[in-house]
Amino acid sequence: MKFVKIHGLGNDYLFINAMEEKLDEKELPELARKMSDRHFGIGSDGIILVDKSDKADFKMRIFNSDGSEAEMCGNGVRGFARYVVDQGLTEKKELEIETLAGIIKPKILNGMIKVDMGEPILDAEKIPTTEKGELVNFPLEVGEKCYNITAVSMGNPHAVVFVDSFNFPVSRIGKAIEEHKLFPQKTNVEFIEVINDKELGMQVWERGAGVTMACGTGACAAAVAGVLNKKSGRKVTVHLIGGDLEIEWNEKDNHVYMTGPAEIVFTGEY
Ligand code: ZDP
Repeated sequence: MKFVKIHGLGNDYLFINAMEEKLDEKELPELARKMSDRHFGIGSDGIILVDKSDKADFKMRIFNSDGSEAEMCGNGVRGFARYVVDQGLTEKKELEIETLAGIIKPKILNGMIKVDMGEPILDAEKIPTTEKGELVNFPLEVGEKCYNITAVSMGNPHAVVFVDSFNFPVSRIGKAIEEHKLFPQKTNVEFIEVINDKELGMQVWERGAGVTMACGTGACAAAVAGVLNKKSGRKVTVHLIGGDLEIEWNEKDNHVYMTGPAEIVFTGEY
């Protein structure tokens, strides 16, 4: 099976052309686990399938490194745009990609890729969580501690936690929030340090993947949470371990826009 490894700020995925490879639907979770393994496999944060769509230019499916399928993927959709252009599957520079979270629209700029990530979902029941209304600065009991979370969906669930520094056990707390009973489909967890009105520092514990170098949907959720909590403005630079993303939560159309890189690392056969 052919694959192309592409990363967005170090959040790396293996792209597979599902229009060419014969893939067995029931084996996809195991395939994702095996190919993503950084010792016994190729190594990645997950796999992304490139398929045809009857309602958009292409269809994208993403599986985390634990084999779970996610509704949406921010860094991944930038890589998707890079892949289809590099593979000669399209001449377009503005694409419509069908995902489980709806139609996502990447636009290839010179070098960077700008993505219309659609509208954030704040209705707690639709995140989904077991609560009603909106969860902004919501106190969550995690073990013997309490963390104030803001719940935002970008098609996939996010719990955003504002912190004063990152010198705490990000993995342990991240995993505990990921698996908290408040989130029936688990959640991604973003820890955010507010640098100023235009800059956020972020570390992420991803649902189904653990600590990653970056998370595009997470950066979008963090920008939305920053506005909701009156900690930052609608246009922010999010500083991730792997680099920076420019995020804007547009006041006019309520859409979140994400701009960042996508790098092809290598192609191979599995
Ligand atoms: O929602 C989830 O399970 C995420 N782990 C999917 C991957 C999100 C991604 N890292 C991103 O950048 O949004 C691709």
